Amino acid sequence: MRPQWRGVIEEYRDRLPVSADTPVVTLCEGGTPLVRSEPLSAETGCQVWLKYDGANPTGSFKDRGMTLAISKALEEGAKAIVCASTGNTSASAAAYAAKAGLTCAVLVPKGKVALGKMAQTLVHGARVLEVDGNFDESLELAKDLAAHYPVTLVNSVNPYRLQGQKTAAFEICDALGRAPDMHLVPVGNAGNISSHWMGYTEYLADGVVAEPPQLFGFQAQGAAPIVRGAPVANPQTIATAIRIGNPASWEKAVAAARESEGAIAAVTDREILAAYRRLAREGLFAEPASAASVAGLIHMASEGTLTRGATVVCILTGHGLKDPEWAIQGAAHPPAVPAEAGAVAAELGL
Ligand code: AN7
Repeated sequence: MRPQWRGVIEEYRDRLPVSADTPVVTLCEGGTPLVRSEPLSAETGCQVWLKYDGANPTGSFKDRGMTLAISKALEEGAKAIVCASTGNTSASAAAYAAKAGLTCAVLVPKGKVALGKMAQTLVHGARVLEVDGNFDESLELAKDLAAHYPVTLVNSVNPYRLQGQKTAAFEICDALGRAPDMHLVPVGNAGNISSHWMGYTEYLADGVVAEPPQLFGFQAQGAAPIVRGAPVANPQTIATAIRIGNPASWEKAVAAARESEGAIAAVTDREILAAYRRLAREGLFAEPASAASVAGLIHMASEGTLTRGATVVCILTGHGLKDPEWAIQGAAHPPAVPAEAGAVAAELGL
C-alpha cells in the first residue's frame, strides 16, 4: 500500500519553520502534477514541463503557503485572520480558516473577483467585504487592520506564506532529479516567484541540486509595474488574478530574477488568452493569469531566446474553473439534437 501525500508541511517538515508543537492545518495540498507538454516541447525545441498547481485543494498554489500561515496563526493563538485578494488568496484563506475553526475576513476589489473564487470564499463562510478600490488599496487596508486590531494578516507579506510556497520548487527538483534550466511563472503580487527562488537556493545550498534555474516572471502588459519600474495606479488586464499595480514582494522578485540571471517581462492579454486556449487543448484547464507563464515561453521562443534542449518548467498557478467566463466566451453554442443516435451521428459527421 502506498501512503497518501500528506501535505507540504509533513512532506517537507525539516525545511519549514514548524516544531512538534505546531498544530498542522492541512488539506493535503501540494504534490501537484508535473505534466510533460509534447506540443510545447516540439514547438520550442526545449523539454517543457507544466507544474499544474491548479490541482491544489482550493485550485491554486496559494494553498502551499496558506497551510503554513494558518498553522502558525493557530500556534500563536490567533482567533481571526484577514487578507486582501484578487480571489485565490481569499478562497484559500477561507478554506484553511474553516478547517482550523478561525474567523476569516477578506477584502476584495469590488466587481473584480472571478465567479468561482467568490463562490469558494463564500461557501467556506468567510466574511467578504467588497472594497471600493483596487487590490493594492485593499492590501493597504488589510495591513492597516492587522496592525491595529487582533487579526493576523495572511497575505504573502506574512513570511510563512513564502516559506510554504517554496515547496513548489522542491517538488519540481524532486520530480526531475535536478533543477530545471528555466523556471517560468506568472507575477502579480510577486510572492510566488520570490518563494520559488528561496526553494531553489535552499536545495542548491544543501547540495540537493547542482545548478539553479534561471527564473522568468511574467506580468500582464497592463499591470506590469516591475517591468515599467514604477507602480501602476490603475492596472488593467483580463487576468484578474494578477491585476496588481504595486506588488508587495517587488524587491524580492527583482532579486530572484537578477540572482538567477533571468528576467521579469510582460505579456499581452492576447498572448495570455492564446496560451490559455492552447493549454486547454492539451487537457490542462488553467485560469488566464496562470497562462502568463506559457505565454512568456511562447514569446521567448518567437524571439529566439531559448536554448535548444533546455529543461523548462512553466507554473500553472490556478484552475480554469475559477474563471469559466473565458472558456465559454467565443465557444460556439452547442447545437440541439433529437434523442436519437442517427441524428447525433449525422451532427457529428460519423
Ligand atoms: C492564479 O489571490 O494576489 O505573484 O490575492 O491567483 O505570488 O501574487 C493572486 C495571485 C498568479 C500571482 N496566478 O502570484 C490573490 C493574488 C494566480 C494568482 C498569481 C496569483 P503572486
